Amino acid sequence: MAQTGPNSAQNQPAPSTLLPAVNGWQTDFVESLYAQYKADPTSVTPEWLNFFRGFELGLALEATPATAGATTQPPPSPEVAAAAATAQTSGAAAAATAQPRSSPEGAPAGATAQSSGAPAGATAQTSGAAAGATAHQRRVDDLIHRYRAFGHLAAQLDPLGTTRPFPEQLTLEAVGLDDGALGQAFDPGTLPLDNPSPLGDIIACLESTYCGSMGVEYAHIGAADRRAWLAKRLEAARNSPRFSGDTKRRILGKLLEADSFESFLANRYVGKKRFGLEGGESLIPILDQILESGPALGVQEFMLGMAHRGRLNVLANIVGKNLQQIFTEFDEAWTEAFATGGGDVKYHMGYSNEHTTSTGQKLRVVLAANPSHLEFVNSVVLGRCRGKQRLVGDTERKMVVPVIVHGDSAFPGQGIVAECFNMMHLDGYTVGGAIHVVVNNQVGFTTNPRDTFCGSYCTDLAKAYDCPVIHVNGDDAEACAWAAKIAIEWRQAFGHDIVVEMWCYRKNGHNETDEPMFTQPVLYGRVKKARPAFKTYRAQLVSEGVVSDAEVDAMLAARTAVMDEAQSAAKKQPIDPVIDPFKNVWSGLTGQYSHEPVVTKVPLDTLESLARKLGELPGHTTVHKTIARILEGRAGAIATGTIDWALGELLAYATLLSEGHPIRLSGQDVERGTFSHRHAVVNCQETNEGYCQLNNLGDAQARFCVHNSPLTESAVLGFEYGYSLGDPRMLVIWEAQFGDFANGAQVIIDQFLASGEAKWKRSTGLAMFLPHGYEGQGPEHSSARLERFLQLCAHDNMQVVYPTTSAQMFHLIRKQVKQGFRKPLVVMTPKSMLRLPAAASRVEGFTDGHFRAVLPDPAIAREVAEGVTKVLFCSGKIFHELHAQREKSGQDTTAIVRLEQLFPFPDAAINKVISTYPNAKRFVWVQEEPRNMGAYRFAQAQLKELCSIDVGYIGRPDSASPAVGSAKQHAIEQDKILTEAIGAAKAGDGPAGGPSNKDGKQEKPAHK
Ligand SMILES: Cc1ncc(C[n+]2csc(CCOP(=O)(O)OP(=O)(O)O)c2C)c(N)n1
Ligand SMILES: [Mg+2]
Repeated sequence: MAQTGPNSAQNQPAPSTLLPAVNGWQTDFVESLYAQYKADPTSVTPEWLNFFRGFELGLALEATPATAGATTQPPPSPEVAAAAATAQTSGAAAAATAQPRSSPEGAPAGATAQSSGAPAGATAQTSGAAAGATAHQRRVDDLIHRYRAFGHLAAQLDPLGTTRPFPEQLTLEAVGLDDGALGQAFDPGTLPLDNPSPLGDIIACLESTYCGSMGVEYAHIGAADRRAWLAKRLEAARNSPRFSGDTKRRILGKLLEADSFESFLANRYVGKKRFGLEGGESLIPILDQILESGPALGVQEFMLGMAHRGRLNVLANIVGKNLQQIFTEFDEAWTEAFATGGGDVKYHMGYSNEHTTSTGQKLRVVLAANPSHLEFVNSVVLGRCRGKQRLVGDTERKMVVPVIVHGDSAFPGQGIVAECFNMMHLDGYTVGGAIHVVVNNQVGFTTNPRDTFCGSYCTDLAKAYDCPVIHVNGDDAEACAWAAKIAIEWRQAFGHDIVVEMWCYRKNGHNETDEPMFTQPVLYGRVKKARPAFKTYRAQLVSEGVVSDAEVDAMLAARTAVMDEAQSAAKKQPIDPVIDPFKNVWSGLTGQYSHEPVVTKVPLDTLESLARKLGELPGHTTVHKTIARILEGRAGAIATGTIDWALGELLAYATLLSEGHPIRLSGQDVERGTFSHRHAVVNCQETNEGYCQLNNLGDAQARFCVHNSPLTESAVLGFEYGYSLGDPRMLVIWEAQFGDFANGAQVIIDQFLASGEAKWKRSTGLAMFLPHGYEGQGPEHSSARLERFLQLCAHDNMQVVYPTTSAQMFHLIRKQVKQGFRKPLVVMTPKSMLRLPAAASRVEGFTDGHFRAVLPDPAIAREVAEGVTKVLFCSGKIFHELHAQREKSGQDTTAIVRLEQLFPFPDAAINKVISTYPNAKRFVWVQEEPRNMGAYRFAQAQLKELCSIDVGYIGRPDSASPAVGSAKQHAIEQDKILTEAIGAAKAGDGPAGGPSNKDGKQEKPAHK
């Protein structure tokens, strides 16, 4: 072992379990490929062939015998080969790996030789001594590169003092050097040292940069300029920036606030859950330094998302939530929302405030409300950011910046973290990068890290997305502050995510009433002895003469007095802990639902001109012949007097846009539409260029933002929910591919959409379009689980609808923006009904009328209504089938009443319709879903409770699965329902079991 310096192996305690090396898999891969190449050079791809040839050329040069002191050259270390290969495999990175020595990147010797392309003959001409010096220099270059790539493995990250074995990659032996070289002078490349400098100084510089309280992973990043940026940023200051006295006092002040806040709560609210930050207090200076750096880098607003741990501390000391409000919550002295089953625990609440930096600059800081469900808020924060960015015209995405705080267990465990990383640079979802701070307190509830993630670090996932990862020791407050500064600078420079992982510990149990000694006795033995970061930093600054003990005591006393006063004030005068959400962009809107009709009709000439525009294409576009027909149909539709579903939907958008309401439609394949009905974007058959008629309606129109989404339900729905919070005047719609897939986003539905308003007073007008309907497509393509949404309904929290005509859909979409309140809108949307003539509406339905929650039977004229003895209630597509069956059966004593809206339950409208059938004796709910699904149970209870109507049931029997797999069996079941509800069709009337078109043929959803 020939390494000196603070991290040398001699100084290490007995090694603990060796963690798998970073990039271990790549090493194996490269090694196996190298073996393959040795056995048969033609068996690897030309790129790899060149790479290994170059590598061997480099090795041959290294092995020049004139090298004084060199014994045998060690074989290429797998890590070096892997690091070089990683860069080699991405085009831009290949060049980066093969940097010349003067590059801040350094480069493995082999790769350098390869890149120089120097012919062997040229080398042979150099003198033996020069070749020896060159070879030595290459080894030093290699060592510099290794520190940049693997130095983090030797960093001192754990405040509890756990050390990791000194990485073999950083020993002198590994690069073919020994102690004899330490005194020799070498070119240090771009390191901030004299040229030449003794190797000992070069190593000391590298160790202080890469192996101190901060370890940085960035060798995996593909882009050379980004790696160079980081190398420069880290090395110029040796990763130990000289903070001014003011900054040091600021950092200390923030630590003091963090520390004293938890102590105050611990003393005044003994045993109350607060998920304290003790052990991780440096989170506060980290966030504060991000805020401090923001204005100079163009930031106007930070959007924060975080879970339970330290949240109250962040609310108090970063977001600036009024302490009186926080203590009111601790005293549970404000109960307004509890009466309606609302409110949330204090460590889930959001807040927003104006923040003033130490230099007097103003920023907006928002902390999103958060359910207990870890990490789901991330997508919400991103969407909200995007909404805000659009509102403030932040086209470069530098003014509104997301900061997301994670736990060490949740980050690698919850899949939505990866889903959000994946959206980083997607056109419809990018926010220009997020800053992630992982509070690694080395435990998750009672679970140890080894049971939580399987890589080297809990943050390994981020490397797959080319993010730098800064690991920092939470006990070194200045290193934490430095990490924060680098993070915000990186984000503003590259618009790319970055992760700061702060190693710390959790002073108490998972919460204040938990006993950690049950499960982590050894760890907690060490935790008990740990000295708080505040005390450590205080001592440091006192010894540096930056502050005196007396000054710190005075700061502490002043802070305690502030908290004391706030607590007394809260006891005397509790204040509403939640700020009024209907301010700023939300002003003028409410959260109060109303059944009042909303004016959504549109004049005929407007419809005509917009329909024409929807049929237009620029002259140079070569259009597919089917699309050409569709466009023709759009242009001439109004003249036919009928508007089908697709055009009804497009006209709803077009009218809103031309009235100045922006719209965002996102979901899988929404541009074309899963069922090929929408064609909101038409692609040129030659260039593939897309044309969106909805964005070419006229100069004054608002924008139609339509985005085919990545294949996730959770992150995208969360994103759209967040977007709807950020911009309540934009109509935001998420469409599921099939409604069946929406339950992939169940957490977002349950925790945010359905209950967010009750818990956090946050309204949303997000619309969800969920294709639903029984059409013989099997159990996974039939049901949007209507019953689930209905089960979530209470206190007018959302609108659940199942419209049956194009005019109803038109009014519904327009109403969602035009109405003065914001409530989620859950729509069961059609598949076969898209093309069903009976679902198309007359033009008058658009130029007149409004959305109607209940539709009376259109076939029962007023004068025969008295003859009705049986009323069928239903919702959605089955209406058209029942109606067709009745036509075929020829009977007229049964009325079919449609509940187009299921919630808020339209009891008054139902009573009104029913009063027109005075002789009705039998009431039946008819549905195509199984009895334990669909709207039956909900509707039955509501009809009984609110309308005093007892309904019978006709539909599929209880079932564990939503639908059968066989289309034939489906048709038999469907026919049975119709026969039972209406009576048998007269002979020769064709098949039942699905809506029929004009020719009596059964409609098929055009799902491609
Ligand atoms: C989705 C989800 N599953 C389970 C839980 C229960 N839970 C709450 S905190 C926690 C541990 C979190 O550990 P970590 O991410 O390390 O954060 P820490 O509490 O240590 O700060 C668990 C499992 C939860 N809140 N959310
Ligand atoms: Mg943890």
